[in-house]
Amino acid sequence: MSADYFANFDTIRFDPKSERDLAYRVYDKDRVVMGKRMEDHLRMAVCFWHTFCWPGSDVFGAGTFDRPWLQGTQDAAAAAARREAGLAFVEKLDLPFYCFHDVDVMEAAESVADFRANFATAVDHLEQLQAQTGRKLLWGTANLFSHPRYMAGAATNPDPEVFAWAALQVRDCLDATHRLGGANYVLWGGREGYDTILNTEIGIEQDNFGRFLSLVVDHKHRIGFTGTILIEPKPHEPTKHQYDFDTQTVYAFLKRYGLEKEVKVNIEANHATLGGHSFEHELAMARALGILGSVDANRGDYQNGWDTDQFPNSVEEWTLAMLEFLRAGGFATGGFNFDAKVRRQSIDAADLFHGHIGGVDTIAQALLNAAAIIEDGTLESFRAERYAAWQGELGKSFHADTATLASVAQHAVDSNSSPAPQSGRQEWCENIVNRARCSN
Ligand code: XLS
Ligand code: CA
Ligand code: CA
Repeated sequence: MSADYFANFDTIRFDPKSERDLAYRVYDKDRVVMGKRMEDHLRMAVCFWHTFCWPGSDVFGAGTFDRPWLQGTQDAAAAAARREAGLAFVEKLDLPFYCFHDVDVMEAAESVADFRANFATAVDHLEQLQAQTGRKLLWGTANLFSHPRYMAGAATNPDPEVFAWAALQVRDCLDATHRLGGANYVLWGGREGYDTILNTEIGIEQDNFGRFLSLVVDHKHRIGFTGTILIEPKPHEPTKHQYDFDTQTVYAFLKRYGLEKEVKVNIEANHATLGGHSFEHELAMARALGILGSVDANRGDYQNGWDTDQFPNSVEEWTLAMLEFLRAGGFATGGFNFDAKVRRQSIDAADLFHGHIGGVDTIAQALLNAAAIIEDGTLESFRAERYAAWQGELGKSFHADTATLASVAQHAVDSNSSPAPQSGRQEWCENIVNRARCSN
């Protein structure tokens, strides 16, 4: 089967003066920004689950989308159609990468043998489609949250038989990601958490979660996968208390199980805000801890407290995020994955293009703004100056092995004066950011 689902659409190109909606106004993949091509900075990806599997249903109503690749049941032909449509769409957008869950790309199966056979067929097909379209895999992941067997968690399930099923899916999906040349492997702890403490032993669940992750890292080395293992933090939903709450919590977990040099984070913008953080806070924290891996590009809604997974459209917010991204040195193996879905009323195929084009241009403009701020240097110099005394004799002496709380306190006693407060100049900093936005 090789239906051209997007025959009515031309490949999306950079055309800033275009009369047409279906063009990039800012994203010029070959434009060099701070010494790197835009495409290589941003490494953008389309996700399978929202864009090719979700039918537009919500808790109150059925699917609204009339997409040809969604027709029929969960049979082999429908799964093949999703794979064809998915890779064709990424090619039409002229973006380099895609991401999938195992169950997104295969037909459903209950038995172990059928599950493995169906997934193997899907991976063979994806390998062919990658070769035909020149698209690459940013990351693969196993869905350990949709099937009823995972209702009480996967690695944190009270039943070790479920732990084994999770191991089976992750082993097979990590092997597949390796075979497809994937750049990363993601673990999102979809139901690794709990709803009520009345039936939950947190200590046992944490140890099992740590054990599972250690086994995954060990397997990565056994098969020679050189991509990065990523954990995707999320504070709640589907469970009330998700264990991978945010970047700082994930780091503490990694440290506890000795995995902080092996695993990085996949930060999602919408999960950051659900956790009561800003998106840039999560990026800054990952930068400080040295675990920035990849990003799921989307946004929430400020009036809704749930995971709406909308396409990014605020250049203003993304400029703050891209500052942290550039300060961190950008991606090594990661990328910006559009873990975003068009709204339920956006039923035309063209809406899929509008959503992605808007997201791509938002991130590209934010990259330009952030690069301009960094290259200008005023904000960077101010920040560096604010902390400069820590590089001086006094700051260094406080970190010396010989320093004690008493010796540091003695410095204050000897100086016999109160340090003069310095302005943090927040409004001036904000003005610098806003001016950079205007000048591009
Ligand atoms: C759900 C997550 C999920 C992960 C991949 O909220 O964002 O889609 O990215 O399992
Ligand atoms: Ca995500
Ligand atoms: Ca989300």
